[in-house]
Amino acid sequence: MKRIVSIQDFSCIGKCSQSIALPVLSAMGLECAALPTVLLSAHTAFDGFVSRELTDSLVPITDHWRSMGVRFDAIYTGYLGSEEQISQVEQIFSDFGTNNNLIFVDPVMADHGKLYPGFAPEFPERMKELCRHADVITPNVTEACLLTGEAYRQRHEESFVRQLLEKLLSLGAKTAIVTGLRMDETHMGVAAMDKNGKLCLHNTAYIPSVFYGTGDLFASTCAGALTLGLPASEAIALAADYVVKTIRVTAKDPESRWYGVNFEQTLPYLMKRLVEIEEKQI
Ligand code: PXL
Repeated sequence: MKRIVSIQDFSCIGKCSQSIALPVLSAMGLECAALPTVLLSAHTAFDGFVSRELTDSLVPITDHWRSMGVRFDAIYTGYLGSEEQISQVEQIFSDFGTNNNLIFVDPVMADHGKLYPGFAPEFPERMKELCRHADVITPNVTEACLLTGEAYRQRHEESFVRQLLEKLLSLGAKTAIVTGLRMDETHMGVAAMDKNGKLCLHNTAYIPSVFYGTGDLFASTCAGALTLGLPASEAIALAADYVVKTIRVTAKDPESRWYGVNFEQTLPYLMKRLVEIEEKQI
């Protein structure tokens, strides 16, 4: 069984980060270790959230793992609380990275043109350095603009997407994936490019509602799919289709808006898709 470690916050209320990564990766048939970076009473969209950085705990925990000889097939990072935590994660990459494990960085810090509360304007500069060590990075459009110096915009024609991906690759990652693309009125897109410069686009229906945690749901599913050995083109299609299916289900439940997406109800869809992929391979 393959083992992945998910390095991101634990928000007690508001489905995001670890509370999405653990169940999704388990449902995908992966053993998922969790390293929580910050403990929050609720995610940062809730007024008055209480936040405790776990910076002092990360090194002792991973030192113990090293003494146990733990190995990971993939290292997946999401929301990190500070520049110091980025330095600690770089050390984790160096301690646990091998020639053939996957380093997957979701540079969580912003959406809808703005940094999330609590991040200083300098944070994206430091996040750029983390992206350098990654095999795969998955920024949304806002994060991709912050990482590349492009001005944020709400419409994304193909030439802009290509330029964004080329600039992201120049940060040093082997594959760049951008989510949340709006190439026309009715679609939402995801695009990937690797060092060969081949653009791969996957469009899904655009559903005009905003839910928290969809980026984390995409990243967890995509990291899981790549860890299972799917090519990037299939991993982005699976992850994007699962997110859209989940948004459709969540949109019928007005209560869920602040709590995140109802991904629990659509895990059977994800698992069915994985079985279909496996059957095609036999
Ligand atoms: O979904 C991204 C995310 C992750 N972690 C925390 C957040 C957010 C977005 O608001 O607040 C704590």
